[in-house]
Amino acid sequence: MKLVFVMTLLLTIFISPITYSKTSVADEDGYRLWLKYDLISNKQQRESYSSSLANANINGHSDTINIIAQELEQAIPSLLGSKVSVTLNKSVQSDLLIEKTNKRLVSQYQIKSQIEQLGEEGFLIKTVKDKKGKRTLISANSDIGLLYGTYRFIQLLQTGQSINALNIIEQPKTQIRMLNHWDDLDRHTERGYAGESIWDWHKLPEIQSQRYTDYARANASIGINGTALNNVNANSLILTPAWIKKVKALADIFRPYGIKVYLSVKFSSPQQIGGLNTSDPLNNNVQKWWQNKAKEIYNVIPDFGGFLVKANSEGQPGPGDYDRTHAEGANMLAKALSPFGGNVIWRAFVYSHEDKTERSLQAYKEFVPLDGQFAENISIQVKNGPIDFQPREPFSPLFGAMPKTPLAMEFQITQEYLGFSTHLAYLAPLYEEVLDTDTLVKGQGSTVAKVIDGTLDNKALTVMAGVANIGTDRNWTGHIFAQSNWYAFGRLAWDHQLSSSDIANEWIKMTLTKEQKAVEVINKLMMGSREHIVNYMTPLGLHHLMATGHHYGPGPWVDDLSRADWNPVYYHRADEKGIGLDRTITGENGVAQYAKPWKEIFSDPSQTPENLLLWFHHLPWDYQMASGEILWDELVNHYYDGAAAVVEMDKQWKLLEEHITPSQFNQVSMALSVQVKEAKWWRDACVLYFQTFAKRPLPKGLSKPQKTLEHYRSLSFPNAPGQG
Ligand code: BDP
Repeated sequence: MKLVFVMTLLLTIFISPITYSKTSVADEDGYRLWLKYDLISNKQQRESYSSSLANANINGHSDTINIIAQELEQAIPSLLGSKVSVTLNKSVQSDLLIEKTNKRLVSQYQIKSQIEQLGEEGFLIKTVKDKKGKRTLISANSDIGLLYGTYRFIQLLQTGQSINALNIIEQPKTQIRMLNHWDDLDRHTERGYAGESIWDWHKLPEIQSQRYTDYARANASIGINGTALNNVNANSLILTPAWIKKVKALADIFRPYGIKVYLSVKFSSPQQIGGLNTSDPLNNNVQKWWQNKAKEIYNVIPDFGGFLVKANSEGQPGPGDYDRTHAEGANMLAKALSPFGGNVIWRAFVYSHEDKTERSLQAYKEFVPLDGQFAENISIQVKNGPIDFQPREPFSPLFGAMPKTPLAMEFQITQEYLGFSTHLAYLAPLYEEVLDTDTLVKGQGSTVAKVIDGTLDNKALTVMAGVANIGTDRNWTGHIFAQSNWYAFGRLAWDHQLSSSDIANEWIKMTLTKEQKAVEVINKLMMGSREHIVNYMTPLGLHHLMATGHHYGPGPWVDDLSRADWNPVYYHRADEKGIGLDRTITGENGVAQYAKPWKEIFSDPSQTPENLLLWFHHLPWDYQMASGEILWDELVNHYYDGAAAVVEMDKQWKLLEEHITPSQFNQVSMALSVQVKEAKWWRDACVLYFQTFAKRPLPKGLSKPQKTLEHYRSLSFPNAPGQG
């Protein structure tokens, strides 16, 4: 109470105007992400905003309300360079009114129909008029909705949009929009390329870094409302009392920002930390153990989100160890969480070492027969493609194949297979490509997005998860542009209908520059970047050519791993006749897992989209491509085009220097020079290697690789970051 009082007092004091001598801004190391509130350089625009933002009043009493006040107090004077009075619970006639929906607002501003569309987290931003004039109203059914509306309103200012006649109604399309951190308890981050884990577990709960609050704020600003704190390859210690206290400390920080915490749990925890001699989900004591554990957690974290589970996959324990199904395992946990409103997010990324079935086929084989057997508070989290976060994969055949079960989307934000944090890869086009794909299971319009948002099969529990790329690096994500992937993930989880290009523009304007020409150039760089990586790493549907373990750099020659389908040679199948993996009926028959007409399309090389050709087909080196080239030439051209495009990106970036703050500019420039080198490395290593089978010259006009294949094969990187 005391704190609220002091805050109220502080906020009612007029904030003194900040004067700026020039419009250029101080250097920016990337810490502020897209929440930079630097002075808008266009004076006219500033004045126009200022004239309608001299005072703001927020009605309500909660930590979230206080955060809204703080955010406005910080944003408006900094962006506009003008005075603003931010008050709490004053009956003043304010330019900006932020208030939860109520009868008075509804009748005064006639917003009944709008309010009905908001749901629990949505918001309305509306220009309203009354006797005393015009003002902006932000309203919602919850304080969190008000916070989201406030961030959206500030975003309008940051991106230079008119606020004169607003009527924005938004409601998130996915219910749970969460990050999955693959962070270990010793701060190592599996597939993390931005320093250590941001959770300083050793010092928690007492020492609470400012970063935790800044993290929550950044997430809330893009609508992320959940975070699974620890690695899916989980350590059972996370469920011990000492660790639950640490988790509680984070949950308390995140709560006013609308973020719930989730934990990845190890299925064998009852044995590892509970003193039981089994973790069989049908065993009474095991069930009780989980029920008590849930009670213990909810006692201290009443809004705990639930469990994320990787079971019977890559050596992790699971119900299969007791001949129980994934449904039996998941249902046991669901029952423990359900009295408290918690959910189980059970991953479909399963493949067992023992099962001889090709890895990409196992998830479908395991899960589709279980459709309808999962409890209501379970969502099955499916990676976007059937293998593993490759630069390009077809959509997972699970989407659309389990109509009775809520399916969650799992995207990877961290760039395990797309150049770590030194390659510029804007991933929203990848996310968009998957979400917009039409599974055709119920005729046209049965997009993956509709499976995820629950509208295809009328599902209430909906989830989109992104494997986080956040670490202790000052700029959070290692690469300035990798911030855009965190941002874009949040925006698409909120609304999958946004376009990746529009999201890029928002992010550029808020993070890098508002100068229109520069925005256009950067937008182009971003929008092309993922395809360039596909080209110089895995064109035409090739996949999993990365080196072993760390996945850093090319390793198409690797053939000595214990399981056949861990080896790149398994996936490209290059031989003297041709290249590609036959996944049709004459080969692994992955096509059989797709609904018609995809099954037919993917079975026929002439119908298969060329960018997935070698995913589904083994084709001769002289196969005729649509371009008129033979397959070998086309493949090599893709490799060369990809590497050349990065040289061009580097050139384009260098021309932008005057528009970007020095630190951001230099960080990106340094990374681009690494990327230029590594793209050529990928190109040359792969082309030389495939040439040993194709036995054909490079297409005319292309320069020969400067080093030998032996050289590339001899490279090793024992200390590459993020290893599993
Ligand atoms: C693979 C990663 C591995 C993860 C696994 C997973 O290489 O580190 O544990 O995915 O998603 O891509 O469980």
